[in-house]
Amino acid sequence: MHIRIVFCADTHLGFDYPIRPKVKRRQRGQDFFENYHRVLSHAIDSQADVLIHGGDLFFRSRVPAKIIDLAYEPLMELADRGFPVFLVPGNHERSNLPPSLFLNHPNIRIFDKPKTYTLDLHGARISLSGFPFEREDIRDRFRALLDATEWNGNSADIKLLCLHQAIEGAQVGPSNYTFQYGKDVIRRNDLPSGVHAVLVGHIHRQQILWLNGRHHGNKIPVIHAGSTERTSFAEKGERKGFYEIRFGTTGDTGWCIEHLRFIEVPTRPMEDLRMPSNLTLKNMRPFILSKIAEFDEHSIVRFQCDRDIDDEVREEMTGRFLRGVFPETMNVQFGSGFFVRNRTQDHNG
Ligand SMILES: [Mn+2]
Repeated sequence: MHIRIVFCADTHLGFDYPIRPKVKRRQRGQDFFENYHRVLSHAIDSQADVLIHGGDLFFRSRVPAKIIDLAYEPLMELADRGFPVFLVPGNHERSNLPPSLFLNHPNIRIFDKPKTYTLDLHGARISLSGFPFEREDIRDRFRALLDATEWNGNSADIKLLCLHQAIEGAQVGPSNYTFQYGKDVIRRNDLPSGVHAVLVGHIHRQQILWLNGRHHGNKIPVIHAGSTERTSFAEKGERKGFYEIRFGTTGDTGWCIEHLRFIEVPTRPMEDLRMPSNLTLKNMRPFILSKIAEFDEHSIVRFQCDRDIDDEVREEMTGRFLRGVFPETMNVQFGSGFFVRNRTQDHNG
């Protein structure tokens, strides 16, 4: 017997998805929805047993009704097929998912407060415990919140803990920033050793940390699904996707994880385009065109510049100029500090 769980997080739906766009340009919003659908399709096509979303379903707390419907409708479809769906409200939802009739479906369960759900599947009882993203001092409050879920109050064959928080040891960003001592970080030693896995959203880089389990030699994965699309250049070069976790009873120790795999989804390349300080108004256009020719046609390009870049060059960098130079298939944005003198709007909005 097997039980397969599909675990994703940080889909950030609604990112760059203007309902009434002012300027015609490629938006990244569709990319985010496509990868979201890829996760859900995989769950259906592979006949997984459970879908868990680790939080930040949406990119922010106030979302247009259209985005809410686009996000919830496919979840409803899954639920209608009999799929158990679990959601952890994340920080971008301000720990509260936007209300919708869709969410009344009996197969959609939300960790709207510390709680434990149980499911009976293929002769096994699974318990899923969790609570919504906790902003205030999770470091000191974690043990109390964990106790409030009553995760240990049952005799389930498989126990899972679902969180949307930073865990000590998790790494992010181009310089591998490591979460350690902050008030917003859960101590590794505070995680329970009596669960089979900890499933974590919030950290956008996919990674697995390992805990020592209750039994000698037994390791517990702390699985970070990561985001399903790159939300910023800090995620440049990161692989994006979701995890599939298969439990089985092949050993003599009851149910355990038999297989754990990261399934990658496509993402668009991110490229930095640095404007040198000796660039003149006359040669900037050919310079940019030569750079563009080196990039994949679906790139997301970020302009960087030297501090002492020519003011004429800086002022020429308007949205209009860029739309005339870049192919429509690319997205363009500016690195912080690009417009020190004239504070033009970010082209990527
Ligand atoms: Mn997030």
